[in-house]
Order: sequence, then structure tokens, then C-alpha cells
Amino acid sequence: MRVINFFKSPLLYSLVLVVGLLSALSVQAQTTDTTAVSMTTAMDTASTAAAAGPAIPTLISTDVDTTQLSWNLGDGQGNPVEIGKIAPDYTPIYKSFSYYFLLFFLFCAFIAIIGRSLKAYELTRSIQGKEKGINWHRIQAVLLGIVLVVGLYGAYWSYTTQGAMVNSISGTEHGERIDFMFNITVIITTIVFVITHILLFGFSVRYAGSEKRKAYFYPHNNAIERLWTIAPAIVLTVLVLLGFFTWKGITNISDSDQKNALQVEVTGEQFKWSLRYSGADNQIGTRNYKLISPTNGLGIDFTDKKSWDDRLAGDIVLPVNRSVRFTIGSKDVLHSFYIPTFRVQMNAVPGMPTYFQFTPKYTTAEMRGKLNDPKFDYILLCAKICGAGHYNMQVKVRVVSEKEYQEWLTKQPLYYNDDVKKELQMASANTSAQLALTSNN
Ligand SMILES: [Cu+2]
Repeated sequence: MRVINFFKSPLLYSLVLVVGLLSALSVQAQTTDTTAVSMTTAMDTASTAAAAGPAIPTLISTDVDTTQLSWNLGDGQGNPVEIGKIAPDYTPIYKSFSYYFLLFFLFCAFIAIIGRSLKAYELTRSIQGKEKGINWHRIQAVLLGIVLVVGLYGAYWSYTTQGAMVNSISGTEHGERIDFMFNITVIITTIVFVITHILLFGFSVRYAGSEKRKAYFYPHNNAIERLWTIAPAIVLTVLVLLGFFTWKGITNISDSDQKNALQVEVTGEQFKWSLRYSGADNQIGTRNYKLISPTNGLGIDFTDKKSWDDRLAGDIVLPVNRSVRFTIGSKDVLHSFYIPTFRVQMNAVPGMPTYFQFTPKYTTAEMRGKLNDPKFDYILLCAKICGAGHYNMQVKVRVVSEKEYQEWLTKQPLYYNDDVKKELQMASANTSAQLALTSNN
């Protein structure tokens, strides 16, 4: 009872008012703050990149937006100093939780006001002796009819507009199997959705409550119970098994096929991907987080000779029609290795390597021709919302001929470079000095 009273009390409305004022203020403050924050972050990233030296290419943009910089500097009295003629961007970046909270409460209050007014209208009519109030059955039937039509049109719109945005051609062989499974699932669920939608809302409209009709009491029917239990069970079993065998076919790879594949390691961090290509030995050297240093960002164990020929790359370049095995990792939070056109997605988990092996079927140039889009590029994205710069975790993926790939690979720098060698020498010199000291003592 107390809860209901609370919703009727003026206290609630005062609360809504206070939240509203606070949210208006906070939205205002954030709009002005964000520009300054984004500028500082950009400058921090740029300076870190500079300190790390040119050996580590940052995969995200580190450009400082000079327009915003000059605007923030101002002349000390709140007026922006104009450098160049580009206007600063004043668009609010995001709205806070309290904004949506307020919106929700305002909506509830709006509905409550309408409800109260209708109640007053009905009371007035009954006082005046006009017995017939509002026909709620009719209103509900009309509303449910609207849901029927708008719902079906919404589904159609989402299939044609958003569905059309999905890349129709898969860039890998396994991707075609995923597409087949996806299409079967969509066809079956769409048929079921349309039938149940029409039945559910159609019946509510056709048999809306009426004074003239009485509902027929029909408590149980074994045949119908069996039908609607067994039919969905069969359909769902088919869908689940199809998914299970498709996934098993993609991920169950024999040991020899795993070893023969081209080995590439990709490591996610906030907010970039680092790539390591195995060299001539086709094996990636081991890593240890304890070895992470400014010159060794991935913590590569250089005592492991397998790491000596490993190469660093900015873009992902893959030879066409050759199986490639990605070893996926993360340095900080969960990321997700996602190349939509390849139908490849795998979580990048700190402390636990994951794998995805696939074979690109068409070169970038071939795919451009197939899609009739000269600007098309395969692209690696992060599919886990991992933080503020998540949207920027993009890497271009180029699929080329074997010959082009080999040429490209030889041009990529080695991880085991002179800086690393120097650091290792210094470390070993320190250790031997310490050893000498301890033995003297
Ligand atoms: Cu991420």
C-alpha cells in the first residue's frame, strides 16, 4: 500500500523535478567538458607514442585536433582565439543516465495525467446520468490492431533496410556454411513470427470484449498441447544441431593442419591491435607479461629463439587461398577479434590465448569486383565494448596473392631489433654485476 501511496504523493513529483534540474545541469557541464577531455587524451596518446619511439606503430589515430586545441586555449576571457577558419564542433557527445531517467518519469507522468483526465470525464458523464462511458474494449482492439500492422511493417523494414547492410558475400569457405545456417534460422523463425504475430493480435482484434458475447470456457486439449510442445522441440533441435555441427566443423582442426597454417598473433589492448607474424620458422615465440617494457610492449621472451624472426606489422596482409591461424590475446580487458566479411569472431581474453583458423577465398581486388565497390576493404574490428576508444580499434585487412604477400612480409620490421638487443645486453650485464656483488659479499 505504501508503495502505491508513494506514486500518488507530491514527493515523487518533487523528486522528478530535482532530478530534471540536476540532469539539465550535468548535460550542460558534459558538453563543455568533453572537448577538453578528448583533447587531453589525444595529446597523451601522442606523447606516449612519441616516447615509445618509431619502432611501435600505433594503430589508432594520434593526431591532435588543432582546431579544438586553439578553441580551448581561448583568450582567457572565454572567447575562442581563431586560428584558421574551421568552426569548433559544439555537438553534445552523449547524454547522461539522469537525462533518460527523467525522460522515463516524464513519460509516466504524462500517461498518469491522461488516465486521470479520462477518469474525471467518465465520472462527469455518470453524474449527468449518461451511463455509457468510454468503450475501452473498442480502444484496446484498435490499439492491438495498430500493433499488428506496425509490428509486421517494422519487421519488413528491418529486413530490407538493415538486412541490406549486411555483406552478402562471405570472404571465406567456412563463412558460406555460417551464412547457410543463418539463412535457415532466419527463414524458420520469420515464418513462425509472422504466423504467431497475426494469430495473437488478429484474434485480440476480432474477438475483442463485448457485452453481447460471452467467452467460451475451454480449459484443456491434449492434442493441441502435444502439437505445440513437440513441433517447437523438433524445430529447435534441428537448429541447435545445425549450429553445433557447423561450429564443430570450423573449430575442430587436425594438429597437422594447425601447424601448416600461416601463424599470426594478434593482441588487443585499449585501444589498438598489435600484430606479430611468424618468420621463416612459421612459429611464434613465447610471451610473458612480466617482460613488458617500453621497448618490448608485448612482453616477448627473446631467450626463445623462435621469436627472433617474428615480424611486426601495421595492417593485416594475408595470402589468398592459404589457411591462416590467428592466436588471439589481450593485454588488459576483453576485446573481440571480428572480421565481418570473413564471418570470423573470437574473444580476446587476457591470460588465455584463443584461436581462429580460416582461409580467405578472394583477394581484396576480387572482392571489390564481386561487390562492385572499388572502395571496399576487409576490416578487423573489436566487437566487445571495451572502453571509450573501442570504436577506433580498426585495422585494414588486405588479401593478396602469395607473391605479393612474401614481398610485403620481408619489408616488415623485426621485433628483435637493435634497441631490444641493447636492452637485453644491459640486463644481462646488470645481472652478472649483481651476481659478482653477491658472491663478493
Ligand atoms: Cu576492444
